Order: sequence, then C-alpha cells, then structure tokens
Amino acid sequence: MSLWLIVLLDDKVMCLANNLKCPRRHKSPLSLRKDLVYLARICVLKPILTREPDLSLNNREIADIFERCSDMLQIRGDNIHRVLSYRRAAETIRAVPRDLRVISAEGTLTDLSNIGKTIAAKIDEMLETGELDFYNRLKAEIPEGLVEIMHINGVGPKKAKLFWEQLDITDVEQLEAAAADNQLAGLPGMGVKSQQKILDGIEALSRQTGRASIGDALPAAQQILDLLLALPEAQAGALAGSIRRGRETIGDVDILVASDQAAPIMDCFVGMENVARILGHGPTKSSVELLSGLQVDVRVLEKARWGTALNYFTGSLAHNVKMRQIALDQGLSLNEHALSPVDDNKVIVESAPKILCDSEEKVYATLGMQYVPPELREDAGEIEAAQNHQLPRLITREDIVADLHMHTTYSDGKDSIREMAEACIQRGLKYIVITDHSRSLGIANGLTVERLLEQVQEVRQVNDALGDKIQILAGSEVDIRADGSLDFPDDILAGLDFVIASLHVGLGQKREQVTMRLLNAINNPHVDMIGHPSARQFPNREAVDADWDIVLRAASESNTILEINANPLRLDLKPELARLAKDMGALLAINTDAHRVAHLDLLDYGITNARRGWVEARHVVNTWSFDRFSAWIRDKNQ
Ligand code: DGT
Ligand code: CA
Ligand code: CA
Ligand code: ZN
Repeated sequence: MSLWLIVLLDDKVMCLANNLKCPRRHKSPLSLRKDLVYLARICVLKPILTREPDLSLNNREIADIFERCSDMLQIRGDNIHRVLSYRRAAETIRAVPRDLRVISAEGTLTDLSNIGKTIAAKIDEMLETGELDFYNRLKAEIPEGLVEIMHINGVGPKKAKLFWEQLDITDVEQLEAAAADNQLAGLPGMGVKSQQKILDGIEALSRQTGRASIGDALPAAQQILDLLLALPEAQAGALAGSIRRGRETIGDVDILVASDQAAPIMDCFVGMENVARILGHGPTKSSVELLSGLQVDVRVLEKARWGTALNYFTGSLAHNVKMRQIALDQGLSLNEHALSPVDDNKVIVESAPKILCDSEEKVYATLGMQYVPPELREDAGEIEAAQNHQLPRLITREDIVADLHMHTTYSDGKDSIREMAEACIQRGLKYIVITDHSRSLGIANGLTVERLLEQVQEVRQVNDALGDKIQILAGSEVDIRADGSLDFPDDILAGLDFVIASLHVGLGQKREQVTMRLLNAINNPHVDMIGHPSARQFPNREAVDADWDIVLRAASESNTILEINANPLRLDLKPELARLAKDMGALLAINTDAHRVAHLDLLDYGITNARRGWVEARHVVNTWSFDRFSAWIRDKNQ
C-alpha cells in the first residue's frame, strides 16, 4: 500500500517540479491540484485501509447479506418496498467501484443511490463488527434454508413460508423428502401437479450452473421467437425480461406473443425439438427447459394490451414498481393488462373505462414520460430522466465506423490480416487496427519483436492493396506483466500506430498491485487504450480487484481510451463502470477483439452493454471519422 502511494506521490512531485514533462499529461494545473487533494485524502485513509486484523466485510459479502435480508423479509411477508430497499442496496453495492470502507470513512455512503440512513448505518455496523444484528435477528426468526427453498422454480416466498409453517420444512432436503412422500399435495393451493413441479425444480437446482451468458441465450431465444412468429396465428412477438434489457447474464428467457388464438402457439412452443422437459403448459403461458439447460417462458396476450404487457414483462421489477407508483400518483393503476382509474383509496373503479395501450410508447406517454429504452430500465435514474425529458441519446450500431482490437493468424487468431480486413469492409467499417498479442503470452502465440515488425510490413502492404476501401493501422495488444511493466520496450511501442495494454496474467493480485499496474499502463505515453480493463470472463473469472475510481480518473486525465470489449463472455468495462468512466470524461471504444471473422458480428453485444452504461456516440472514439481519429493518435503519441 505505502509503496505505490509513494510512487504516485513521486509522480505528482515530478508534475510540480517539472510542468513540462508531466508523465500523466495533466490537462490543467487545476486537475493536478485535484489529484493532490485526492491523494492527500487517500493518505489520511491509509490507516483505515491497512487496519489489521480486519474484521470488516468486503463489498461482496455485505451485498450478499442485504440480499438474504431481502429474501427473508419477503418470506416473512413484509411490505414490497422494504423488501426491494434491501435488494436494491445489494445491487448498488455490487456495482460500486470503490471500497465501502473508504466511502464510509468519507461519510458519503448516503450519496450512493438506494443507500439511505438506515442502510448506511447497517453498512457501518458490518464494517466495524463484521456482523449485522438485524440479519442475526432475522435468522433467529426465519430459518436460513428457506432462502434457498424460495429460489426453487415453482416455490417462491409464499410457498416457502407455507411449507415451513405447515410441515416444519427448513431446508431443500426436507422439502424433497416431503414431496417424494406426497405430503405437499394436500396443502392449501397445492396439488399433485405443483408438487411434481417442485420436485422437478429441485432436480433442476442440482443441475443448474447458474445464469446463462447473453451470448448463449440470445441466439436461442431469437430462434424460438422466429419460429413462433412464423405461425399464422401470431400477430406480433418480442423478447422481454432481462434478455430484452440486455443484461450480461440471463436467469430465464421471457417471450411474448400477441394473438387471439393461444393454443397453437403454446403447442408449437412445448413441442419444439430442443425441449428437454415441459415445466408448465397452460392456456396462455408455458415454460420449458431446453436441452442446453436454458429455461424459456412464453406468454400469449391480446394485441390491444401489447404495450402494458411488454412493459410489465420487460421489467426490471424495480423499474415496474416505480412506474406503478407514478401511475398511482396520477390516479391510475398500472398492470400488465391496462391502466385503470382508481378512487381516492387507490381501488380500481370498475365502472370507469380502462386505458388500453397497444404500444409501450403509449404507456410512457400516458404517464407524461419519455419512452425509456429497455437497456436503461434498472431504476438507475432513468425514471426521473424520462419524467424530465432528459434521457441520453444512446449510441447505436450505425454510429460505429471502426474496430480497434482484433487478432490474426500471427498470434491466436484464425484468419489472416487480409481476410479480417475484407470482412470489415463487408460490415461497413472505415478503419481497423490489427492488434495481436505480445511475446510473453506464450499460450496465445504472442509475437516477438521480429515477428511484430514483419507484421507491420504486411499490414502496410494489405492497406495499400485495399486502397480507399478501408484504412488498416498496425498495433499491438501488449501484455501488462505481473510486475506492471509492459511486454515491449517503449521504442518498439513508439513505432506502432496504436497500442492496447491489457491484463491477462496476475489477475488474482491484491487491489493495490492491480491498480498500480493499470496506472502504469495508463501513464505510459505510448499506450492508447486499455483492453478489457477488468479482465472478467463469464462464467468463472471474476473481475480483477482494482480501485476503479482512481483508474478511471487517471484514464480520463491522460486521454487513454478505455475499452468496452464486445465479446459476450467479457462485456468489459461493465455498464456501471462505463457509465462512471464517461461521467468522468474518459474516452471509450467499443471493439470486438475478434479472433476470427465471425467474431466481428459480436459488436452488437458491446453496443447493448454501452447503452446499459448510458453511453452516447460522443463518448466513443470509434464513431469518429478516420481523419479525426488519425489526428488524435498523432497528437497523443507525440
Ligand atoms: P432474470 O430472468 O432473472 O434474468 O430476470 P428478469 O428480469 O427477466 O426476471 P423474471 O424472468 O423473473 O421476470 C420478467 C419480468 O417480469 C421482470 O423483469 C419484471 C416482471 N415481473 C416479474 N415478477 C413481477 C412482480 O412480482 N411484480 C412486477 N411488477 N413485475 C414482475
Ligand atoms: Ca427472465
Ligand atoms: Ca421469467
Ligand atoms: Zn485481444
């Protein structure tokens, strides 16, 4: 800890001593002063950060506890707002890029969204004692095993409570035994069918590998939607739920179809070849599990109610709850069927005509709001922005004219420079950078200096051969080594058009070390972009632990681009960090990191991810013309 602080301070002292050669190229004396204030703050906080022994819980553990509190409150039957307040706090905490210990020491916990005084006090309690009294009391009241039970498909909070109260069931094993013994079927609201469904749910639980990546779920979902839309009875159809909002991982796929005749659509759906088991087959709603393990729900509804239904089933739950409140404030009850006038006691007036919405636009317009793109519907400020007609103009596929990160047969790619370039021409790109791996990445066939220089020659040749159709630049994806140094010497980097620095090794290092490595790369004047900055990979590789607040700000200060890697197994920067980065004035780029021609089509996942981070075209450099981009790199590399 102290070591890198001194390194940083030295850096600043150099800035002060020699304004001409500031290694971080501070834009102004003012921003330099801000840095110093910031560092002073960190120094004051240092004793807190290095306190030992450390009882306090980390961000993830605190989020987990809040989530369990939320589940237990829901089982107890508490008010939905209270249930959601803990769930939202957990989500916020999972997304904050900074250490809660630091934020707490600053006294700014309540500046975080969804963290009020009560939650903040509970965070402080966990940081100080490593425990939460509120959670301990809940555990004494409600057996913890019920939380797992409630997440079984076909159970939910109400039934978990029922089984506990009626049969004293407190864990999954007991539930399975009771179901096998036919004890559940006789309970109120239960039957043989729902009992079997729970047994299936328990079996699914044991097979479950967690949530699906959007890269696996989206093609499968789109195929089913296309199949259903081809039926003559289908009038319209859409994906809903988390997959429509573009979340990185998908719990289950939700599909809506508008039709007057639901039966043929239900039959077609449950009869598909790739169905492993039918979880439910009702008149207007069915669920299946595909052979891949993915679960899919299809609902059929009237076209006249399309807007309210699509809005409801797109979610998120937190977005819906706020929408319903806004409607109530205007004397309307909003659900999936309609907007219905209510009386002063918020009871629906049956005699009053309901407002049917056949489009989502109509739902939002009726409530006096701007249409909210699905990617933003997470109750992260979009509701208020839509009410004030101040939503951002999110980036689209059409804005992108370049790809700054791709591999070829020189390292671990499968196609040649020319094949990649021609495929990019077909996709309408105006310029690209070839960026193979550097030498120390042996497993990725990283390039030696000699082979890199050879490759630069070939890039120039292909560029000449393809003329005006596309501009091809010569670059490298240089490894940030475990000690923070870069894998090619500066004079080699200086000879390239564009340099990406990326973390591939030493990903389990401590926060201070990882932060120091990223800062080193960012502060190297030859580095133009940090590739997939957090190095996360679904499903298994967690993001590195870094002080993102410092890293993003350093990138912004030094004009180093931060990548949004479009590969659905990466999606890195994640949306929350992309949003923070652009708010800090950092430049972003959305790239495919293609290792073969087909990967170039993964760009849309990156666009969706950027949109979830509220990113607009003006924040993204590969929307720039080639002239603007080449002027920028010339300027930056001087
Ligand atoms: P997932 O499947 O875990 O990736 O996430 P979602 O958002 O797709 O959640 P899911 O499949 O449980 O439900 C789809 C949408 O339906 C959800 O985003 C909001 C809506 N929804 C589900 N349950 C409720 C509810 O109890 N109240 C309200 N207002 N909306 C709900
Ligand atoms: Ca879902
Ligand atoms: Ca669902
Ligand atoms: Zn790469």
